[in-house]
Amino acid sequence: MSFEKTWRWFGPSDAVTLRDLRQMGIQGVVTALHHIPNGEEWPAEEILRTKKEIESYGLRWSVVESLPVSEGIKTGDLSRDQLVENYRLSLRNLGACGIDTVVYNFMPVLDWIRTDLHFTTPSGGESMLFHYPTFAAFDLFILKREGAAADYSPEMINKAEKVFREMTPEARETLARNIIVVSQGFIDGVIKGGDSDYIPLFLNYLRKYDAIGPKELLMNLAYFLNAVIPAAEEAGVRLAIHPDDPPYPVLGLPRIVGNIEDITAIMNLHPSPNHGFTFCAGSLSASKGNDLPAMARALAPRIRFLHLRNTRWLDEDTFYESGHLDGDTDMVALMKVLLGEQHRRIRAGEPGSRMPLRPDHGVRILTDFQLATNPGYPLVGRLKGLAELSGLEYAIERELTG
Ligand code: DNO
Repeated sequence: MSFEKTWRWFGPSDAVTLRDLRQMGIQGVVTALHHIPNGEEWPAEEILRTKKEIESYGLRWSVVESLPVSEGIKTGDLSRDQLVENYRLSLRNLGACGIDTVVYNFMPVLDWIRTDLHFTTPSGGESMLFHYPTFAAFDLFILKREGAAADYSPEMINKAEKVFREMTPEARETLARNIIVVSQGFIDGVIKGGDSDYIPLFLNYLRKYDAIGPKELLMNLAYFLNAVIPAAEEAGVRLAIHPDDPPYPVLGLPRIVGNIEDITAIMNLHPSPNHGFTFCAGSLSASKGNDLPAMARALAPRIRFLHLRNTRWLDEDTFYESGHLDGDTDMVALMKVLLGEQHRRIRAGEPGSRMPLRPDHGVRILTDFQLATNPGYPLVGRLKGLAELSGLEYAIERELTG
C-alpha cells in the first residue's frame, strides 16, 4: 500500500515496545528525544542512539514529533535568537543522521485540550472529550483569568456557572490538572508533573501573551521560519507544522493554525517545499467550519505527514474522539483525496513523495485498561484504528488502480 504506516512511540519508557511495533506491521516510528529539555540542541550522538535502537528492530525513524518550539520563540522575547540557533543546529544534526521529517506546532503555552480524559463511549470504551462550557468554567472560575468574561457570550457564562456549581472540589482540581499538566507533560509541555503550584505558574505563562494577538504571533512564526527554513533545506529536512487543537483561540491566547485561510497564509509565508503541513484530521475536525476533504485537496502538495482520527459531536458544545472511521468526518472522502495526492507524487517521481500516516489517538478498549499509556495513546484502540484505516486505504487503492 502507498502510505508509510507509522506509530507514535514515546521512547524506552513507552509500554508499547519497538518489538510490538514490528509485530503490528509498523514501518516507521514517530518519536522525539523526550529526555532533552525543550529549547536545547539535539546532539547527533543522541539522535543516532535512538535511530540505531529503532533500526535494530527492522524499523526506521520516519518522523520527529515534535522538535518543540520554545515559548521564547513564540513570544519573540530576548531568548529567541539563541533558541532559534539551537533549533537550526538540531535540524542540521537530524538531517546529517538521515531523519527527514520534523513536526512542530505554534500553539502558545498549551498543546491539545480536552476537558475529560476518561469519557465512556457508547460501546463502553474510554475516550477523550471536550465540553466547551466546562472549559469556560475552568477559565472563568478555576483559573479566574483576568478579563476572561469578555471572551464568552452571556449564554456560555451561564452554562459555565452551572457546570462549576455542580462540580466537587476534587473534580475542579482534576479538570485543572488535566488541562495544565496531565495532557501536556508527556509532550514536552511547559509545566511538568512535579509542579504543585501549577495554576500561578500557568497564569504567568499566559500573561506573556498579553500584548500578542494573532498578527504578532504570525510575525513571530514568520521570523522563526525565515531563520530555520534555510537550515532545513540545507539539512534535507521537511518541516511540517501541526494544526491547533481545538483550532481556535483559547484562554486569551491567539491560535493561528486552525482553518484553510490560516494554513494557506502560513504556507504563503515561504515557498520552500521544506515548509509543509501535518494534516491532523482530528484537530481540524474540532471546528465545525472545517471541510476536511476540501482542505486536503487545497493543501495537498504541502502535506508532509498524516494524522488520521475522527471526532463526533454530541451537541453544539461537545465533541469526543470517536473511532477512526466512525465519526463526523467523512474518512472515505478524505482518504480518497489523500491517496490521490500520494499516487500523483509517485507518478510524478517527486523526490520526497512519501506521506507517512499514523493513527492518531485511539479509544481505550480491552487490555488497554491494563497498560499504562499516555492519554490518547492506547495500544489496542490505536491498532484497531490503524487496521481500519489500512483496510480503507486498501479498498480505495484497488478502486483507483483497478
Ligand atoms: C496530540 C498530538 C499533538 C502533536 C503536537 C505536534 O496527541 O497530535 O500533541 O504531537 O501538537 O507538535
